[in-house]
Amino acid sequence: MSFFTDLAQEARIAARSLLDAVSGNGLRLGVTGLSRAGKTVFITSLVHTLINARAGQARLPVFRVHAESRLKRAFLQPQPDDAVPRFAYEDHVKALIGADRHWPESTRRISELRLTLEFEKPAGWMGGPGEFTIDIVDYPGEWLLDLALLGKTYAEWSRETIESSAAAARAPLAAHWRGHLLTLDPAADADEGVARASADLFTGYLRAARDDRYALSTLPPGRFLLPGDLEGSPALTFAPLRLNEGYEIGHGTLAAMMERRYESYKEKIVRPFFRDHFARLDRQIVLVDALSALNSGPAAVRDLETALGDVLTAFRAGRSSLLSTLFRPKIDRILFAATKADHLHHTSHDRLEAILRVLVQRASSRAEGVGVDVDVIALAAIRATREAAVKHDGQSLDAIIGVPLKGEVVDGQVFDGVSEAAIFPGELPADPKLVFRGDGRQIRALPPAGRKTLRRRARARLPAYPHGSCDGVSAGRQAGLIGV
Ligand SMILES: Nc1nc2c(ncn2[C@@H]2O[C@H](COP(=O)(O)OP(=O)(O)OP(=O)(O)O)[C@@H](O)[C@H]2O)c(=O)[nH]1
Ligand SMILES: [Mg+2]
Repeated sequence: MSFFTDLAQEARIAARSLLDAVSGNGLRLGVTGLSRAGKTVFITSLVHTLINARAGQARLPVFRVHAESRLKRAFLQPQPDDAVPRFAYEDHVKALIGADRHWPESTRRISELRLTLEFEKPAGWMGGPGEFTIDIVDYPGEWLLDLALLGKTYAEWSRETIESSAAAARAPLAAHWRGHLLTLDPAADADEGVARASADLFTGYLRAARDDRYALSTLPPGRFLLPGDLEGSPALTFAPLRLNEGYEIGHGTLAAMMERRYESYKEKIVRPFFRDHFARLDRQIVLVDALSALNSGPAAVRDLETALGDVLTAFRAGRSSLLSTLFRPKIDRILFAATKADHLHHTSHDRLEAILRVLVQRASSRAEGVGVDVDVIALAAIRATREAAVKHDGQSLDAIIGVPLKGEVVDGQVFDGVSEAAIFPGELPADPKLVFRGDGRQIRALPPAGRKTLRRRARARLPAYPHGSCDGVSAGRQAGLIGV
């Protein structure tokens, strides 16, 4: 089976809840997720699936226009926004299927792409062909977390950030920056060098928290980890200071300098994003790398729950709050998707989905009154593994087989990027709430070497070569795509 076919067949997109009941001739679909969640691979796979969907081939059986043989063709068209970079679809497909097959490069900016579907309207409708456009907007989930800053003063944000950095999971990572913080006097004269040093150490802490080993979720400001063109600009050169409640910030001081930059960050970066991009989305899919968090243990899982709550807050905002004068999100449906489900045996997909459901439920009870329909699914946009039963000590175990990336080391064995390895991904707990408890052993009961291999591969640049058999690895469940 060719990789193309595989790519198409493995894209199980649970978008019935997301895309159904769309009126008009088009929609703007936002795809987001924290860094490395799988956005680029997902969008590439989705678009590839649609472009290559042909009537009569049962690739997306619940894709209504397709199942009814009404889809004539799907093709890319110039996007509507001239100032937003185009999603590099062709480059990503080339990366995934080219001779030197590798995972796409990490992306750091917003991008978009327009897909047009031509289809025959159902019998009984005012006849003739119909056309439907989907604008897919890819943007970093970190940017959503910035929304909370709009309602906070510099002093409030400083206090909260310093407080959260003292939590057990974060304190060791923040130690260097916190040590430096103790040396700073907010009333000292403004000094560019001090501001820069402080911002560097603070960014280092945020970056460490995102490291594979801890997989803690990002804290705002989101652009500190994804600065893009703004790297080094004053709007990104600030950090929290120790300011007690009621502290009066004096003119010309370090605190005044930091405060001004914090306010510029809000005005010049955060507000325009929500106004110009976020508010225009009709539907939203949030990709979540839940497996990385599960792998790291309960602290990372709780952290992910907090981040999901903050993400949900962004969707709630604007409905009733003072932010509604700034932007009013149109989004009324969000799909949360746990990605990379091919790292698990398919028998665990339902459990992964159940875990994500609990995470999202807990998060939405924090972000009270979200007012949007939320659904969850586990999916693999691309399957880089296949399943097999492997005999071990006379027992038959469910394994997944893949090609670890070149340079991966497991139990002293260095992989060459060509040889296959069988991995026992183990089982996720039947009770999803267990992931919040204990020290993570329930999850770590998975043979650690195997889990590590997969997780590392997921972070690295080269894919394991995909395999052709498609006996249900991929999404935990299959659902509809587009109800046109
Ligand atoms: N096995 C498997 N790995 C995946 C899948 N999707 C993504 N990955 C892995 O996750 C990594 C990140 O995927 P991307 O699509 O680049 O993630 P992203 O969210 O666009 O990441 P940034 O652009 O860095 O924010 C990839 O390099 C792969 O290693 C999938 O469906 N299956
Ligand atoms: Mg990307």
